[in-house]
Amino acid sequence: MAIERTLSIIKPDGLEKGVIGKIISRFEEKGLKPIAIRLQHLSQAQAEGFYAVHKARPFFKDLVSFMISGPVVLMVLEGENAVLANRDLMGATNPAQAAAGTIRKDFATSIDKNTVHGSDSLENAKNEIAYFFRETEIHAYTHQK
Ligand code: YYY
Ligand code: MG
Repeated sequence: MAIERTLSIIKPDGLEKGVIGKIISRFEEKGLKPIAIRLQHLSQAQAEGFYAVHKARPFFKDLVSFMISGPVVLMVLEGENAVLANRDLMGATNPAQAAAGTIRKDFATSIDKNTVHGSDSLENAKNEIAYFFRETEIHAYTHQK
């Protein structure tokens, strides 16, 4: 196993539901340390650029509208196997299909308002982190044993 970094976003519905703290607690409890955090209201161009890979998909327009409907929490998480560990904590894209105890099962209401984003590969994680954070905003530290 290797120490990795991944990008996590708490989407606008997560902020509206008041579960920022609960979500971050789940990360910390699993050894995923937030080493950069910023609250931001994305512009349309920022959201379109971030989700550019989905540009041709039928849900793209609604996805961008949702992502700019309110502020989000942008985070870099660091830990063992962080990319996969975060995806496991998140659960399936469609909350109806997400496993019990996952963030999406517990907090999300629908596939289009599914509370969290997480990078899906190490390569995408690197690009997504660089999309939102400068190196000077990222601060590594260790948890007490
Ligand atoms: O990585 P993940 O967020 O689990 O799913 P993606 O397939 O990358 O889709 C990104 C985003 O798009 C998803 O979190 C919600 C939205 N979406 C949608 O609204 N409807 C779909 N049928 C598929 C995805
Ligand atoms: Mg994805």
